[in-house]
Amino acid sequence: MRISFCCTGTKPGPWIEGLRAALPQAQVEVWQAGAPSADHAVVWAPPQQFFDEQNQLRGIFNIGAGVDALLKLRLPAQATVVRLNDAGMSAQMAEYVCHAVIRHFREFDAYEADIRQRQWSYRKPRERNDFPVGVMGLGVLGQRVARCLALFDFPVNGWSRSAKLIDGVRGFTGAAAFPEFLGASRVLVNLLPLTPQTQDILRRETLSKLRPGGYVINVARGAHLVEEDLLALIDSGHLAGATLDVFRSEPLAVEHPFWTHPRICITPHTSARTLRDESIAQIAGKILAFERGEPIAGIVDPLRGY
Ligand code: NDP
Ligand code: OXD
Repeated sequence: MRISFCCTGTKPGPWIEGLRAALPQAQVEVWQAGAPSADHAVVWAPPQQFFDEQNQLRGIFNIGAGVDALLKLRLPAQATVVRLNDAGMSAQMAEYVCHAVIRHFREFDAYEADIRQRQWSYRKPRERNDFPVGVMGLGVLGQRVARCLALFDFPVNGWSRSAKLIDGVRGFTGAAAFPEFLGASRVLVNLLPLTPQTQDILRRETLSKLRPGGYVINVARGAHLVEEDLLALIDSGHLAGATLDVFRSEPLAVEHPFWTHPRICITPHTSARTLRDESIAQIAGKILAFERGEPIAGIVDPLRGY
């Protein structure tokens, strides 16, 4: 079995070593133009040339959860596309989102500003029930995030395409329930995949439906958010602020207003990183199961877009 590795922006050495150790029966190589056809590919942001040449692939294993960029390429029609599911990302995402929600709810920004002024001042405790959190997307990451938020006793709403029953989470299903979900939420967490249906979903019309003093946490993809609309709603006072990990254009341009906006907290697309060892173990396990004809988790439906 031949496996071709083509991951832009990733140091290949440790991946190749890890994949060879996990799959000693396989020939694992870093892709080079003109290389012989492989059976499986391990990819992140590969060039179109990779798939034009590697057109006999049976499996394409993405070393991330999101496949929006991959699905924009012309892929070999017979290949099964498989994404990472969890592989250590859900715990990181839950940490990141709970931190952002609690930081906002407990007014840590304001306390930090006071401390810098050597001011010992208390703020009135806020009522948790006034901060219902809405989680958009109840997949691998969204479910973990929603459950963790519920452990802190926040009222939690969840929105997904198909109905979900999650302890401590009020479920909203499908496009028809979206306005009601927004109206019931004050803090909004986006964990949707980027698809034609979800692009620009965080825009004036939808964000205006959040309860007054709304707060936006976008950890999915930059193209979900219409940035000018967010800025306008924060500046008008309808939204209290945002924590953003992903942007329409990455890295964020040096002149972008998000860098210095006092109510926007940004991080450089780091909320849930691909962990190499966990990912290698998951991909190797899936390749073996796939070869045995067994079902595997994380198969992407190209028509659905995730
Ligand atoms: P999943 O595919 O497991 O979950 C996606 C969820 O979104 C599902 O609940 C799905 O509904 C729901 N959904 C999809 N389309 C719609 C729609 N049109 N309306 C309502 N709900 C919809 O993905 P993951 O949880 O693994 O990952 C989510 C996204 O997080 C990734 O696609 C990626 O973009 C982003 N991500 C960001 C990272 C970062 O570092 N910032 C790291 C990792 C991922 P249903 O359950 O009914 O199918
Ligand atoms: C992913 C990401 O999709 O890191 O895994 O954004």
